[in-house]
Amino acid sequence: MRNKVTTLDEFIIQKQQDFPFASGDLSSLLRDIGLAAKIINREINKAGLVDILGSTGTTNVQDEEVQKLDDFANNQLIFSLKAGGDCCGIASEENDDFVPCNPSGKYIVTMDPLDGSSNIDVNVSIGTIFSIYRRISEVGTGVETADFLQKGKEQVAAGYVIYGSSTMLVYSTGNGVNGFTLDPSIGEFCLSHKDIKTPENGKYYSINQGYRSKFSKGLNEYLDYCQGFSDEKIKPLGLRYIGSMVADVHRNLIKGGIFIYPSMQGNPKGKLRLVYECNPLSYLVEQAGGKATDAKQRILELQPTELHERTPVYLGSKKMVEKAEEYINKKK
Ligand code: AHM
Ligand code: MG
Repeated sequence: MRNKVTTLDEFIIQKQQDFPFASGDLSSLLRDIGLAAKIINREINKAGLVDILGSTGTTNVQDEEVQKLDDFANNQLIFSLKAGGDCCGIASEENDDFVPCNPSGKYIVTMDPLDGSSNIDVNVSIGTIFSIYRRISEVGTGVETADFLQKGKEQVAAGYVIYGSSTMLVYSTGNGVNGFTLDPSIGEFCLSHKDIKTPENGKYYSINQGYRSKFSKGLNEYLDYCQGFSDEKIKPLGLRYIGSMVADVHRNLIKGGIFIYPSMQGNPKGKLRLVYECNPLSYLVEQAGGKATDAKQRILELQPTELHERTPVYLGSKKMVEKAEEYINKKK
């Protein structure tokens, strides 16, 4: 017999009951994102068939225009959030500027609709990342850039969907982190990882070591430490780098580890976006008991000055992030 499962929608409703005076808008926003994720997942599963069914700009067997998957994911999320009516604006990594929605919505959403999209063609995990903030501008008026440039610590919810060997949605509303696995037989996300806590220490590090010649001396010394070459002898750590931030961070969240995308020669702010990628994942990692910094200060304390700005990021198991900071900030 099947065990009683808790679906994402049931879970969101249960949590909503803890706040009897809340309007339920946040809950319905999360459900809108869950719905869009299921539709994106369905399309991703067909990705390998693209050469058979047709590619971007062509039509598929139903005579519908086939979109690139990152455009599809972006459009789907915007459609679902607009239709729900609970958010007043969306900023997406895929759009130059924010998209205004319902002026009477209380929340704004920022998102990377399909992160790691270079991995789509090769059947490797990719993800959707999102953050939700309360708007600062007055409800009923048009949304403003300042609504999207809030510090990460102001997030009221954040999460990601990983499209991997199974599809999972992991989110937090500031009271721990829970993970839901999509059961394709019933088309529902079911609670599978309750109250995720990340280990304080881990055995894995994730960084693109191919760029080592462009890294700082301190970071290179830290990498020597990870590999057991430094004076401070440790059993070498395992290196895992998928090249999809969601997949790398998800792996480390569950198993314990550190993910790094550092500042480097030519790219002093690294590659990853503060608003769309680093803030939501830092919020989740902190909620799970981990740590996230730019090697100097907490990511969630950084003041964004533009929508698409980048930041170096070190996040994961607390003790590992602290050790990395120690090497990077070592006085010469
Ligand atoms: P994208 O938003 O264009 O997909 O790029 C972000 C991705 C991250 O998922 C990943 O951590 C990183 O780029 C990998 O970059 P690199 O190939 O430089 O290591
Ligand atoms: Mg991205």
